[in-house]
Amino acid sequence: QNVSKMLDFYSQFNPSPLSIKKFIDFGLNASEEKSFIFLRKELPVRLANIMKEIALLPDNLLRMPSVIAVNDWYIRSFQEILEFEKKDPNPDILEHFCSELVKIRNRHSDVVETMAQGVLELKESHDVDSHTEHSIQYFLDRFYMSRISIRMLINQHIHLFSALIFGGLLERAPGPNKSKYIGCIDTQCDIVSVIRDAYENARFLCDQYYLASPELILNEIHHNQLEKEQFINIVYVPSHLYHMLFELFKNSMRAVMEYHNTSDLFPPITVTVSRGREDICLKMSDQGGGISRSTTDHLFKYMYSTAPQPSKSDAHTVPLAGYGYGLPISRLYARYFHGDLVLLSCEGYGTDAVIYMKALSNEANELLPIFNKATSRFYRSTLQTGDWSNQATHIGDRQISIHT
Ligand code: W6P
Repeated sequence: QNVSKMLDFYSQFNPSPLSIKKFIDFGLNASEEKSFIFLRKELPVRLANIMKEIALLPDNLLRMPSVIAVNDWYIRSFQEILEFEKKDPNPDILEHFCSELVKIRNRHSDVVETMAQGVLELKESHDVDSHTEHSIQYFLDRFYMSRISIRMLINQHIHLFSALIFGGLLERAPGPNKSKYIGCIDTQCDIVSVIRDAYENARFLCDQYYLASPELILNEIHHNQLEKEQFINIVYVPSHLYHMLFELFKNSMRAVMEYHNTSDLFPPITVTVSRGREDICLKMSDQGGGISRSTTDHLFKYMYSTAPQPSKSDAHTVPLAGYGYGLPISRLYARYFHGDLVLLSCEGYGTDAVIYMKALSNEANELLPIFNKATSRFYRSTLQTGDWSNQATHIGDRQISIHT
């Protein structure tokens, strides 16, 4: 069909990363027409780049029903946006564009779970070798990052220009608390209140399941007197920050509650917030007994998290449920604007998780996967031959194979 021709065409272009600052400038100045013109090219480019990569997945994964379903959603959405390729941006078209974006966003709302299901289907029907596992890890990081970025673009357009969407109405509502939002970006995101919010919601789940929960201690580091009275603000997407913090709190709480299960005193979770010239750092420290280094390495692996599927029917495991895809996805949210999320654990004591965010909105650029020759080479290559001793002790982690 001619979809594949259009895919070839649009995948030749690299996605154009925007910084948070550009998103803001765009939100303040750009007209709906300008946004429309940008998106009708940029969305197909981003979609085509990742769709080309889906096509490179191992055949047996591509044959899984869930993966086929996801791929079909992408094809449909790609075609729907191409409908606007040659249309004049008159008010009717602009409105139709908005409603198509809403439709597309809804269609893709379960992509993460569906892809995870596809990986499960593969594991249940095939032996997955370590090369396949490595490819899947590489792919899912890029695929989910691409999805985060596409949803960001769609959300910004909808929030800014769709009068139909409740967000659009809410944010234009008059009132004393004039919105400091531009789309889903908060220009004065109060980090401390996001931390408290995520803590309270995780604590609610924790209390439900364990009938108790660790306290929160919050430290804000201020380097000079002037700053002292104000909380640390940042220009950021609060929903992304909330997502990461909620995930980390759940993990820390579970660790603390399980580790101290014989006592009724639970050491608090400490969160420290600091602002440097380059980064804003958020460190969450628990005394939940920590995890081994070999486990730490695994916590960001999709295949590992999918592994010991806590029996889905077992309601017992739901409340602070295991390491689903929560950590790898949270790290993608951090990396999306060139931040990071790292874990550092002392086995036998506790774990620190650090979220880094760029302090300057013009440095907070989107980090986007691009499809090119190097990408296809990656999927074809085998793993490097080991050149350190003792790799055999890491079997299942790394595999020694002859590079071809
Ligand atoms: C743990 C394991 C973990 C993962 C992520 C965040 C915090 C923690 N604490 O023991």
